[in-house]
Amino acid sequence: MAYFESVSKISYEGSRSTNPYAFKFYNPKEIVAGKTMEEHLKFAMAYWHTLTAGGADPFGAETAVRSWDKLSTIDKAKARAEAAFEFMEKMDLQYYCFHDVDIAPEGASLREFYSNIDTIVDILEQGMKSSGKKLLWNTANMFTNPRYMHGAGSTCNADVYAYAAAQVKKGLEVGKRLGADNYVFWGGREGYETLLNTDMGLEQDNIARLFSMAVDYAKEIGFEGQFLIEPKPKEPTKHQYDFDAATTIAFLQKYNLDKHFKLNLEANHATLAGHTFEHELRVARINGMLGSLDANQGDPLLGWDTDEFPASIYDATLTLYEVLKNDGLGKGGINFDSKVRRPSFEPEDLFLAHISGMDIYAKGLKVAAKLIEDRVFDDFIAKRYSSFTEGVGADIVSGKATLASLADYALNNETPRPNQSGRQEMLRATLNQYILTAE
Ligand code: XLS
Ligand code: NI
Ligand code: NI
Repeated sequence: MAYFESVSKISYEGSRSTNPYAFKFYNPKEIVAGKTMEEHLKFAMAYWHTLTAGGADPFGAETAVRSWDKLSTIDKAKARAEAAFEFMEKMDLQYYCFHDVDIAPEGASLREFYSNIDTIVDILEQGMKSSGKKLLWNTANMFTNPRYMHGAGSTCNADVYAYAAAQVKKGLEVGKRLGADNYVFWGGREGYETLLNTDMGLEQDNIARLFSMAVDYAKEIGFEGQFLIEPKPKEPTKHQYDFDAATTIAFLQKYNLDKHFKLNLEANHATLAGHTFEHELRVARINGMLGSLDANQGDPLLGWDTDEFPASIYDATLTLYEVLKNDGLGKGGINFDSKVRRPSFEPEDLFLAHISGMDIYAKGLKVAAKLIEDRVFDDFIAKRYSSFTEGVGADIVSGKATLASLADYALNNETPRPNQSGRQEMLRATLNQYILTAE
């Protein structure tokens, strides 16, 4: 059965195409920096935004019109699972991601939830076998159900903690069965509202315990996916523990978990934290922790996770710049954790939105590759720090220098004066030039 009858397979037509249902820049087999675009850009569909969510917001009901609307509970879940493959096929997406509750209804008990998950995973497994589509990652939703109002790993209630553990255990089994490349932990409600009722030390220790249990269980069952943590500074709680990349890396190091995890970084979470996305990617990259991306963008005028499809060529360029400099994302990929706006309620909008996101990342990839090939920033930066390649600078870098040796040097040296411009304006103009002219 066709769930998206009005749309046929999207293909590349080039930058002059006026067909809205065509890629203008994403040309999967085109070679960029030695690899095909498709290899660079492991795009994934977010099951929750694309298939499960209906556009409800705090002020209004769902608006989305979908072909499975008339079905209920498990039948609706089955229809969505089938629709997933039609969507990915038509959209030329090779990967997808989901939370447990996106794919299957929770039912009345944990046992029932497990069995609903199994029913849907049968369909997903079958669909993956016949289509070749892959699971980039799955995760457990431990934030929507009211039982998680105080958190999951950070809850004050041990029974709730155990329930969360049961969801993670099942998630890893599902990940193994479907051959997931990664397993994600996004903090959900792991954070707090007020210190007046919070034992922060215990909460963080318990979160780390849950992560360690997951690492152990993955080993036990032979799950080979990469573990990822997705930082976010706020929303739903006021203070999310995994605030940003730097905070999350420090957390993982404290609990000796850094060898087992990398980061899944989301653009909108970066800006909520007061960072650019490229800042977060750079922090992860220089620490060897860059794992995967949640591609989206926030609205500069709104202070929450609006999860819009990425549409900025600047952001896309600087994002792909970090990805290329990282030599790719390994097991990770680029998940469109993005949703259409509430008034974009027609199924066609899902396609148009993904086309725009995939195209901007494809173009960003090409610009970034050219910037790297021409060593535009590399040469400037190398020159800017060149004083560390010889003399006293080389002694500092090699660890030979001491406070005494440097003081001695400074005493006998002329007082240093600023003698180099940072040339930011020029560099931005060059970036513009590359964006505007890259073929
Ligand atoms: C919410 C997060 C969430 C994670 C997966 O803000 O982005 O969607 O990606 O749990
Ligand atoms: Ni996300
Ligand atoms: Ni988010």
